Amino acid sequence: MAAASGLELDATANATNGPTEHLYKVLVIGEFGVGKTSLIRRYTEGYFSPNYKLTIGVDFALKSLEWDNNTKINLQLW
Ligand SMILES: Nc1nc2c(ncn2[C@@H]2O[C@H](COP(=O)(O)OP(=O)(O)OP(=O)(O)O)[C@@H](O)[C@H]2O)c(=O)[nH]1
Ligand SMILES: [Mg+2]
Repeated sequence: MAAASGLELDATANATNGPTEHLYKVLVIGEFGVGKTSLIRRYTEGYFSPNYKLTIGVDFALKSLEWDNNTKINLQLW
C-alpha cells in the first residue's frame, strides 16, 4: 500500500484575513484488502471495525485539523 500526500504548508496566515484554510486531497492506493478503508476510518472516525465490506470504486472521508490558531487544514482522504 502506498499513500501519497502533498503536505506542504505555506505559513501565509495573517491576522487581518482571519484563519487560512488549506485543502489537501490524499490518495490512498493499494491492492484490495490491504486495509486502506480501515486506515482511513481509523484516522477520521477513531475506530477500527473488522467487518468492512470491500470498496467498489472509490470512497472518501474528510478530516479537519486545527493546525494552529490561524490555520485550518482540511484533508480529503480518497
Ligand atoms: N488484524 C487486522 N486486520 C485488518 C487491519 N487492517 C485491515 N484489516 C482487515 O482487513 C480487511 C480488509 O480491510 P479494508 O480496510 O476493507 O481493506 P481495503 O484496502 O479498503 O480493501 P478494498 O476496498 O477491497 O480494496 C477487513 O476485514 C479489515 O477488518 C489491521 O491492521 N489488522
Ligand atoms: Mg476499501
